[in-house]
Amino acid sequence: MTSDKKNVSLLAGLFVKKGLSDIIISPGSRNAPIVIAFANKPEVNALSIVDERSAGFFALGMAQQSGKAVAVACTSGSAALNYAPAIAEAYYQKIPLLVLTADRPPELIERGYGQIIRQKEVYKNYIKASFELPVEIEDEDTLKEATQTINNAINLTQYPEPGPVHINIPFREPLYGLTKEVMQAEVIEIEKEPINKEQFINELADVCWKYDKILIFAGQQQKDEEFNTLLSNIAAKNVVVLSETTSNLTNEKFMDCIDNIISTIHKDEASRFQPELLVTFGGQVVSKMVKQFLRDNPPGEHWHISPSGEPMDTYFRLKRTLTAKPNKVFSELIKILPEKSSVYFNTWRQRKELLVQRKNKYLVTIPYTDLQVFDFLLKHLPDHTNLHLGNSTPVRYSQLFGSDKKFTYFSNRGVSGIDGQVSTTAGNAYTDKELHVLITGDLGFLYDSNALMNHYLKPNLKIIVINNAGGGIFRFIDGPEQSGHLETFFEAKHDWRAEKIAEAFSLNYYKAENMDQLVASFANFINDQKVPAVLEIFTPNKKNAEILKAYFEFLKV
Ligand SMILES: Cc1ncc(C[n+]2csc(CCOP(=O)(O)OP(=O)(O)O)c2C)c(N)n1
Repeated sequence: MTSDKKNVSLLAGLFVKKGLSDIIISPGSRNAPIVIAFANKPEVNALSIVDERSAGFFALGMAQQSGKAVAVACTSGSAALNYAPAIAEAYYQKIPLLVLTADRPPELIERGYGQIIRQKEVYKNYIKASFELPVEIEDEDTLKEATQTINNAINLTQYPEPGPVHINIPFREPLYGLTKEVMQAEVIEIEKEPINKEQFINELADVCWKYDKILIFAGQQQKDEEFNTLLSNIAAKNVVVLSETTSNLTNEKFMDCIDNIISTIHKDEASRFQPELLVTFGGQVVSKMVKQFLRDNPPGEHWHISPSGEPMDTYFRLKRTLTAKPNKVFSELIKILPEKSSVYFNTWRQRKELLVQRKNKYLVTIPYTDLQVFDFLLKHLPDHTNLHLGNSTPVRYSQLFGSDKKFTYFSNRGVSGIDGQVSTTAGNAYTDKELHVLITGDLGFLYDSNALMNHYLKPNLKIIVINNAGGGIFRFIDGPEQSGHLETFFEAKHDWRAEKIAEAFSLNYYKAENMDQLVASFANFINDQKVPAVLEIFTPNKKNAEILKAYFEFLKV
């Protein structure tokens, strides 16, 4: 049996035919036809998560693992608005989501009926596309139109780059009707436009011949071993490759601890590091320092590679955007790229090597603080850990240690919210068998503690809360302290603890208040195979900032 609403029955049929299977439904009555149409299908894996904000991020995490669009479905009204943070993150991080919102029929909108907001195009500023299905499908034309709409919507979740797509679905009452009649619909694939590879490669090859100081800068992207090898071969030709942990690239030739390097480049020597040609690709960049450096010392030319052709003029020097996949561009380029003079490459490499030594020297001198805790955690987390990094200091601390191939790095850096990293990690862990460890600040954990309010948390989910009694980032950046409002309005200082939250949702709980306790608790926490677990590490907020500031001073050459 399925819903007697033809619009949703058609949608559920095409969803399966197009190879999708996962949907997270949040409870409500207006979306009853969605529940019936999807949950009755044996091919569909339907989950129930009450909090739509958390459901959106959980779905995002599932899609990160599977690469396939995950659907979320909710009732009408403010429920739909609670998807907004996850949709924005998915949009900027390029993760495929299919957002289904149930609605009242058009004749009842703005007439005083309950649980209504204007839902058509409600996410329009941060979604790839928005559609609405017809309320009734009574003739061939409407069927054709709805079939096309659904096909377009699902295709757009993947093409030309992945991202979120919205379908608003109006329903007339009664909502719970059933039928045996299954809607049959045609699958329409997207027509991909051919890309003239030869032409763009030749153009980029020309500029690569012209310049010696070439800097390739990778933004956030998922791990891809083949691509890693390709870029390693490019770096072997004395091209400087800058990467962050969230770029998921590892090779000793990559400059993978950008902030360490950039923080030590003195004005007088900046031109030695300044590129003639900058080539970028991937998503967001974490380092503020490098953005400032490249604006102060801009490249002669900046080329950006993007499968959708979206320009990203971060450094106000963008000359060309290549509409292509980065692996296509670099696999052609490697064939014709000449080896570059080693002077520029060695300038970067020598600085990196020096700073790695200085970092290690500093780390052995410091007391128990966030920096020491990160050093310990990154050393002791096991091989093949999927490491999820919260905003804001966890993802920033990780950059100081460079990229380790034992990790696959994740972070909600699309829009850098603190509102969904726990749910995102839980969604990843649900979809995967490997270990998923989140390192989050206390505010990020408390904000998204509804992530624990579902039945899909698996023992491979481990959450490390660095509890420094508030937003530690605000003690480090310039401004909050001088404002006179640091504790109340920036740090949001508190003495809340994660213990009872873990207990409320039946997670095992471990804690540490100093290094000895951390060593003991960490072993128990990471080896706990029975249920998901939380390790709360208490650190001293003032000292944390002092030690990190002193770190950058110590690095200075
Ligand atoms: C939804 C949202 N609200 C506010 C912010 C601004 N913000 C960035 S970091 C931060 C503090 C986070 O504190 P915590 O999770 O304890 O991490 P820490 O700063 O200590 O690393 C805040 C409020 C944000 N990024 N996202």
